[in-house]
Amino acid sequence: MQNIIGGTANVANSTLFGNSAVLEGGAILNRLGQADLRTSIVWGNAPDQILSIDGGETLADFSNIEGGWPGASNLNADPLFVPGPGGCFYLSQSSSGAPVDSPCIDAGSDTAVTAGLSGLTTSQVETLDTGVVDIGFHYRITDRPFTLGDYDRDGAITLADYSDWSTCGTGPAIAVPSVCCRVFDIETDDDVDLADFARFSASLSSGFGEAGSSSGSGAAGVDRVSRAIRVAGEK
Ligand SMILES: [Ca+2]
Ligand SMILES: [Ca+2]
Ligand SMILES: [Ca+2]
Ligand SMILES: [Ca+2]
Repeated sequence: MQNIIGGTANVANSTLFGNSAVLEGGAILNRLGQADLRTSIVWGNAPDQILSIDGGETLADFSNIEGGWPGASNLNADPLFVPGPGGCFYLSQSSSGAPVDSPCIDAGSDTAVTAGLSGLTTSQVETLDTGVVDIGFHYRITDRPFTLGDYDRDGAITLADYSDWSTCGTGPAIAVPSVCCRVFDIETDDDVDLADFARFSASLSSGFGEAGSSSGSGAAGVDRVSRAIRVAGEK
């Protein structure tokens, strides 16, 4: 995002991840312009996150910015993205069956209702955002099933998902090469290795996650994800 020669960009409840610039200002470049960030995530951009030059300025509050940024209630903590039915940038939530909560949960500046986001979700099992609004992008409810290992999110673990192992399966104790590859970290230990593959292939051969199966949200969704982990681990 470039704000040059005046003007102000207002950014709220957005996630700016994985962008790049040739020199500086990987996510945001302000040159004689201004960006106002609120309840947003700026993470994983290269070679840096934000550059303000020639009188440009970035104001931020209630946001999670890699490397930190001045402003009220800003965070500098791994957002702990997890994949879900609509994309790769849901937030880890213990209420969804994940081991830990993202620091972005309930860290915004307002309630979810006031922010107009109470009908959307940051949860991989599509629980609606309640209480204080979560920081970052909110997904629409898809009511589609999601399971670990289902890279293409068609509701089934098939050979089509297997074809993506070549880019995601980098081995033990090596960081997951992309946020989307976390869908293959079936052991949820921050790598994609043969242990994950064993569980993936067991799900593949057992036919778990049949396309077109019924789906839901809330508690049923929690069951779906925990069942995915359990079934994958049974063999
Ligand atoms: Ca919330
Ligand atoms: Ca699939
Ligand atoms: Ca491992
Ligand atoms: Ca793993």
